[in-house]
Amino acid sequence: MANNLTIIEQELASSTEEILATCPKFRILVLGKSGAGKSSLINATFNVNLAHVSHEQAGVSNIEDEITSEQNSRFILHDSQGFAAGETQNFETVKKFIDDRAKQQQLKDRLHAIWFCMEIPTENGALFERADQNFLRLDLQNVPVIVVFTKYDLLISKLEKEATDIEDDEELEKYVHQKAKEFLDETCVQPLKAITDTHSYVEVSTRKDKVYRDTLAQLVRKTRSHLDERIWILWALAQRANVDEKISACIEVGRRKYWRGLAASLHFPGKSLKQCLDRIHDDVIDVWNFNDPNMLLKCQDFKYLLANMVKNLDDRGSIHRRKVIATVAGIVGAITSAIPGAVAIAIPAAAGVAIAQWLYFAYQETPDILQLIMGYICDLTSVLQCLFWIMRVHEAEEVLEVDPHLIELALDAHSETGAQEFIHQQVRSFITGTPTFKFHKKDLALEELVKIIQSVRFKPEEAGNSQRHTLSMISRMFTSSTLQDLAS
Ligand SMILES: Nc1nc2c(ncn2[C@@H]2O[C@H](COP(=O)(O)OP(=O)(O)OP(=O)(O)O)[C@@H](O)[C@H]2O)c(=O)[nH]1
Ligand SMILES: [Mg+2]
Repeated sequence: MANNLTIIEQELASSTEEILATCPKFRILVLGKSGAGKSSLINATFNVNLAHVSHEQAGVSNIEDEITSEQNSRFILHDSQGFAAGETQNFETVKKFIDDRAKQQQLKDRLHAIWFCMEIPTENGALFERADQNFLRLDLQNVPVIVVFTKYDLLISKLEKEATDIEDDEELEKYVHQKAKEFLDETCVQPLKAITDTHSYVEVSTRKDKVYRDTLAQLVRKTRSHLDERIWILWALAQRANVDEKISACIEVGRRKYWRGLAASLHFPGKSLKQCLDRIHDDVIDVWNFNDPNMLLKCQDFKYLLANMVKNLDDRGSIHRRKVIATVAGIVGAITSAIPGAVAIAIPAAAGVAIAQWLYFAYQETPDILQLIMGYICDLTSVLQCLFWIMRVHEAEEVLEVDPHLIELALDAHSETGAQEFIHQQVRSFITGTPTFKFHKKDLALEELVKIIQSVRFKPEEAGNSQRHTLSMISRMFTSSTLQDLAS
């Protein structure tokens, strides 16, 4: 029995808590000359405002300093001014810092990534100085380096000014972007490739304009592509510029728990649906890592709200109810004594606690419960996605905190954009369209869940598709009500 309890407790532990226990913060070094745009890049990627730690005087930042932010507790920044021409001292300091960190035993003490920032020059000329070249050729002991070409917008506006003869806006945009690409290739990319081929590179702008938002998302994606299994989830969690990474990490967190749970699953005594959903919910919230000092997204009210949202997926009392396997008939009976208004009730289901493990039991045992859980997870993901964009799009100088009004707007957006209806339709047609015996194939529901989540992803950075509508709607909703609220 004691043994059993241990297993249950292990399974009850949150997936993200386990990940964060070994390494709670992503450690990143940002290198680049004074004014290259390092602090701006950090602020935009992690959605913080580190202006107050910025050193007024060039050359005084100490690479050993661990810079952290209360607005996002998932990263540690090391800041270094890069290498001036003919100077060797900082080179040695940086090299020693990286070597020392590489010797650290624990993952949390190691350096996880380096961003090497270079301002895009406006004229042709040598970009990488001797010290830069030496650095880029160093063996950095597996710490990924991403070369970041900064202030891309300045290049674009310069080219726009030069192209006085093009009047058509669309044509101008196309022309300028083509020119920018050629210029970048010639002045930045080719010179880099002549030095080394090992590092990824990306051009970014931290300007809030929609057209540049994707450059930050690219930076996040490229950084992630160099990270191994142990650390990429933490990266996805820490960053606040790429929604795809958030969603992938949510799915991975769920999947990991799912596989782990399978072996022990038969020995679980009953856990309530509520306990299970709580766990799933908190894991998902951890991955999104919103600036939510009051923990509104983890509070019961918000959970009940979501549980209520899937109420129309509750077919348990319906005459169309599917035949359930005999062993769970009793459970379904117990379900009918639900607490009114909330789906997240104590159901003595013989099921586990983690996302997909729950799915496994549920779809093996009762498709009705599976339908609810799938609806809950998809709705939650979609609401958080709306919240992400609402906050992202309208953050001006200050960094917003999650507040009840913002949550409300996200819930509205989720329903008014049709995402909720779509999700519920998809979940329902999956459940009704799948013969009960097929639910025994253990990945089926998980695969479908992922598919539904992916299909409600909207990519505001991709112009010209219907998803754009969603974002502009969110923007409109936000602008009309909240901005005034915030202003007052
Ligand atoms: N147009 C434009 N300006 C930028 C961008 N990124 C940064 N800047 C501006 O460039 C200046 C320097 O940016 P910082 O982020 O402070 O640069 P830094 O590398 O941290 O500089 P130090 O702290 O002195 O080492 C600021 O005035 C920023 O507003 C960008 O993407 N586009
Ligand atoms: Mg700075």
